[in-house]
Amino acid sequence: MTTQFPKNFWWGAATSGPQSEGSFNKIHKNVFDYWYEIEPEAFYDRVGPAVTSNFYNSYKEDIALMKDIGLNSFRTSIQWSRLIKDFETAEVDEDGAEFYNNVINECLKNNITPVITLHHFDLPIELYSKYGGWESKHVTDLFAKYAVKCFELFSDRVKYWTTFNEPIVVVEGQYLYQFHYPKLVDGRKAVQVLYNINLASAKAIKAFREGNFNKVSQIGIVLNLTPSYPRSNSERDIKAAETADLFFNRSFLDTAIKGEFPDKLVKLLSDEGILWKGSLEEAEIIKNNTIDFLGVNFYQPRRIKAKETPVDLTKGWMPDKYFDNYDMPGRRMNPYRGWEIYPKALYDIAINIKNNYGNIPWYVSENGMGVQDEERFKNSEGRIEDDYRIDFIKEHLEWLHKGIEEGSNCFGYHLWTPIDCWSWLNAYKNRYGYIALDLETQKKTVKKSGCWIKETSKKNGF
Ligand code: BGP
Repeated sequence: MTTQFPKNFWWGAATSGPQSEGSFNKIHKNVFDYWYEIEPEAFYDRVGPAVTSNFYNSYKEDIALMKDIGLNSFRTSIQWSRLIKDFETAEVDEDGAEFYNNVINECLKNNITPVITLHHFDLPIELYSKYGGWESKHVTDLFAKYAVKCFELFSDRVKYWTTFNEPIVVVEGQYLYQFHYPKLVDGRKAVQVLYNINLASAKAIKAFREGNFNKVSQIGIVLNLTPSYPRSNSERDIKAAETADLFFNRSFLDTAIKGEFPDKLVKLLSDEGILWKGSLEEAEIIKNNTIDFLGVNFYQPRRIKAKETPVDLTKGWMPDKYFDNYDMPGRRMNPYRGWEIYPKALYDIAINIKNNYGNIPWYVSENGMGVQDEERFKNSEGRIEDDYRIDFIKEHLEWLHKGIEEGSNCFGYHLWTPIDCWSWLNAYKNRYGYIALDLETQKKTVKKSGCWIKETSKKNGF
């Protein structure tokens, strides 16, 4: 035995409501349900969110499978568009409440710790059409109301909550780089949304504390941290990387943990004349309602160089004004997803949290490798031999372990995802699970990595 993890380490996996449940019995539509309706061709093979992995109907069998492969924790999200009937009053839909109750109870019955996220990109479309979604402060209040309902209904059993999953992706996808509906390019709105989501998260945390739910549970946020590595040690490259880091990491990380936006970010946006509209009272809410623990999603690093190509600013300000992405020669790629593989980044993240963020308790809430056409790796017994995934996980865990040995306060590792699930635009193109899903039959079969994690979880290491 070489690599042993701390006692009670979380060996788990993560999915989200909209990516696994299917829209069975859902009373409202979220932005992705709506987008698929109006533009199905945008989704890989035209597979939409209606069925996904059928978790709404098969949660019992699915959770049993998770148990079988040794998982002791599982993150999913509640769909606002399933649980809440009336967004203004946060009146609860009975069927929605019953479903999430069942899921939580089933986890506990199987000794799996449920970790519940309140928002995983799935804004109800009604709140977008009425109010402009996260552009609106009113929506931040509605979010807090919805959050309170979740705490009231489930906090007796849910001990770990997270407000948002990857909130910067909402900013990037909806307002800058056009990969989430409504695919706008609007820097000013992007900046306001970034602020409003920070505020929404803090308001939910405030309500959590005021309702004394913190006596029985903890609350955090899940951020996709993409360490920014400069091309070289030149001052210009380093400055460019720092600026990218301000936008894409620190704009949520600093507020979540320290309760404040980085001064440099505020100055830069003020100088550009596009700083968000906020009040002193809101600054107080953000200041006083920081997280108990952090979830870190890590897939790929960000390589940055000083600005070389002029950015198209005809549509207004874009963060890309200050840096270029750098295609580092020889970098190791996952060709299916087009993402760089750089496991050492997990160590860098661990040390950054330890040195610069008060060594707050944290866990890896997502990491994983999406691979296309995995059936070609099936052996004669029908098991997918995904040794590449095992190697990928091991390498990441080795670097994580080094960070833990050096004192970083990491308490778990969740793979994206337990069972192959649907994805934003890519639908079922890339498979990530420990467990394979046959889309035609909905049959679920443990992959070799699922057998591996079972052993690893049992031994608490490898
Ligand atoms: C993260 C999201 C997940 C998931 C994962 C894999 O950013 O939190 O929802 O989808 O990435 O990415 P993709 O599905 O785009 O390949």
